[in-house]
Amino acid sequence: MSGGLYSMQSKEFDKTLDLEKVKPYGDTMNDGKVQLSFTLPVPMGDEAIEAAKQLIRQMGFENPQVVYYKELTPGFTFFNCYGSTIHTVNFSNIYVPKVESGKMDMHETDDYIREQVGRPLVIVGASTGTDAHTVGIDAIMNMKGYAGHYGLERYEMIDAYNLGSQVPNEEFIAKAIELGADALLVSQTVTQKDVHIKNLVELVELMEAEGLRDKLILVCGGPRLSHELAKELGYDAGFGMNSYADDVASYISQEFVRRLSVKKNKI
Ligand code: B12
Repeated sequence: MSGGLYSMQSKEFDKTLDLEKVKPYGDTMNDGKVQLSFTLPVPMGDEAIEAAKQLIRQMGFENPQVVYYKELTPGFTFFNCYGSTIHTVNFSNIYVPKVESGKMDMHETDDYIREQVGRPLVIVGASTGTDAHTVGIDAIMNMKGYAGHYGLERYEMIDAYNLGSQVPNEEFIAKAIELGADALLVSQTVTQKDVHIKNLVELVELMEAEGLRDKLILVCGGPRLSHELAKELGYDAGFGMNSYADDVASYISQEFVRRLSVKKNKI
């Protein structure tokens, strides 16, 4: 039967998509539903639940609901909650700075380097500072690659050196000089207390002190990094979640060739 209760009800739901006033989509357009999780440093109980709801209202959510809670340890309660945000965002106005380079696959990048540079590019990468996470830099560099994208070690025209994790910035720079690096890749995963910012900035400062900063292409990456943040910190480019070896290889090869042509034009 067409036109039953379901279709009568569904006609009442808002279906309007206004890109100047975008709200989260939960069950229906513009319902504003958001899931939040957080911990309050208070004992589990009715007062804790009420405190969580009041906090959610103050954050700009209507109809706060605590759907799960658990004592983590005495005096600390973890919550999963829902709420409907009263806020909207103008999507049509948004501008996000991005790495500006055409994307090439591994073979295209190899051909490009062969034709435009005539020798392999030396790329040295590491997870630096105290950061012990290796999976991100391995995804970019390891021969077998990640998610169907071959890593830099597989490229014929890239000499890739993966130094692993917890590499101090001084050691990273010393190795870059020893290997004659054209580009450096820094991976940062831990962002607690902004440890990544301090570490990334320290590397730039050390490179400047050594007179190396302008001689190398400096790239950072990690799940909570963006191109915009990377530029702010003094890097040439930054790559975040869902970036792969082909993204960074395309960028480095094109940037290298661009710099070569600037040098040639100066002569
Ligand atoms: C595996 C893991 C570990 C393993 C790491 C093993 C290893 N050999 O790497 C171990 C158990 C050692 C570990 C330890 C810790 N971990 Co841990 N870990 C994870 C976990 C579960 C997965 C990370 C991962 O491998 N992702 C897969 C890779 C492929 O993704 P990716 O790193 O984002 O990389 C991609 C992009 O970001 C990008 N990319 C990354 N790097 C680079 C670099 C360049 C140049 C480019 C171009 C691109 C690029 O390309 C990749 C492919 O797309 C995450 C949680 C999660 N689910 O993400 C927590 C997580 C990262 N860990 C976390 C924490 C807190 C820790 C510890 C501090 C815990 C502790 N208190 O001891 C320690 C770290 C100690 C230290 N000194 O660093 C937090 C970080 C929170 C934060 N924002 O700071 C997370 C998010 C867990 C959490 N929710 O709390 N961890």
